[in-house]
Amino acid sequence: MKIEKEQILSDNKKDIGVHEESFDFLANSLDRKGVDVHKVIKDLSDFQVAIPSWALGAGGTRFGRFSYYGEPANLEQKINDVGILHALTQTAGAISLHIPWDIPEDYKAIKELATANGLVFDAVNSNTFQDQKNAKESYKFGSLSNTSKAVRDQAIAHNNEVIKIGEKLGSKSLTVWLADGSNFPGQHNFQRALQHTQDSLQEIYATLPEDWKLFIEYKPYEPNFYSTVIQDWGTSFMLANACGEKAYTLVDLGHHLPNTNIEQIVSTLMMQGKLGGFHFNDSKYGDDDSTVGSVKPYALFLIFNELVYGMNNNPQNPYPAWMIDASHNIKDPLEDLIQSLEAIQEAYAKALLVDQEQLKLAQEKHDVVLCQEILQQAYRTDVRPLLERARLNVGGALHPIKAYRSLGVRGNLIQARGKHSIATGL
Ligand code: LRH
Ligand code: MN
Repeated sequence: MKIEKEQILSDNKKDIGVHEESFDFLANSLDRKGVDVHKVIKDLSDFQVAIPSWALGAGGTRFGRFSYYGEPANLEQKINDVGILHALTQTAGAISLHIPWDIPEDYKAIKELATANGLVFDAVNSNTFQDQKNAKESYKFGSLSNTSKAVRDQAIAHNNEVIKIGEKLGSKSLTVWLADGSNFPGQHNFQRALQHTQDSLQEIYATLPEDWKLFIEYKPYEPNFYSTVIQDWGTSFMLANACGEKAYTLVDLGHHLPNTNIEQIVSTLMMQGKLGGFHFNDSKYGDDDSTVGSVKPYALFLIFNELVYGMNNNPQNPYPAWMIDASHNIKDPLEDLIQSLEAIQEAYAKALLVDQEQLKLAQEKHDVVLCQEILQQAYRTDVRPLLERARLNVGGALHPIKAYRSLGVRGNLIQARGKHSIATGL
């Protein structure tokens, strides 16, 4: 199913009037505050988030999986589904593949299909947390950190294979997340496990194409529940430095122990020029991979406030990679991803409204109350008319979820694919 611009245009008609009223009201009040509204809208339109190829079907937990029917059964259908998200939101202009869940058969056809849907290929993800059929070595006791050189070599070879696949697709980065760790005290020698991991990552880094980046993703626990080799930002940062200037830390919002100050981690990594990118999601307890902004929207705003400051003050840090990493247990995966895209745009727009000059003055005067007032003034602003205008300007839907439903997308997908197609991934 492909959504044509005309379908969106006619679907927008009934809401244009209300949009223009709320937009004009907001734009005038922001203008009076000296905000460059057109720059904010341009920044929003330019902000493209990569959709994970592994999150287009119904996710699940060990306790059960409830399909949503009409799931994409192959990479072509996954690219079409991301194309639908991009047509409606105009902010989902990239797809991030996970190998071997999504190995293309016909690279030329896949690239043409992506281009036809307005998509590029973002980071490719390796997978050394599952054993592949007929694999010679097992990752049961780890991959890049394994005590067995044969296992480490197999994992290194897999990452090199993933880079080759990414090169054929035009991707420019590799994300490495390791499940490696231990479930019981005494099971691991922490230092040897970390040294093996560093040596292995350096071997992978040595084969990284000149214009590529290596993203090292950290996580405190799961699937190992006593220790994880790359457990926190500090370990990832250390490994990125040990690899070289093309290696960076990737921040998955769900990979932090409760109440961790993630915005401070983001500011430190940007100051060090080592923030590679994000896996956006939300969580109440663990790595819940819930809809972005559905549990802690203010925390997301505070992270974007540090990002906006960093993007204006840290030329040493490259433009970060924006990706979603979520899993959908009870929602329509595409509606869930649309809500996540909206929440990311909303947090970014609110952060762009923070009066950084006034905040700096208040901070220097230790006017703590005014500091909070300046931040919350921006956070309390209903920025949705700006998001709507940013989409409208480039042919997107004013209200993507409403359009998704009024265009009967899920019904069409079920008709085309039936009730039993299962998407690879989480
Ligand atoms: C690990 C993770 C990682 C992916 C996987 C699908 O929890 O966040 O980014 O490889 O999810
Ligand atoms: Mn992740």
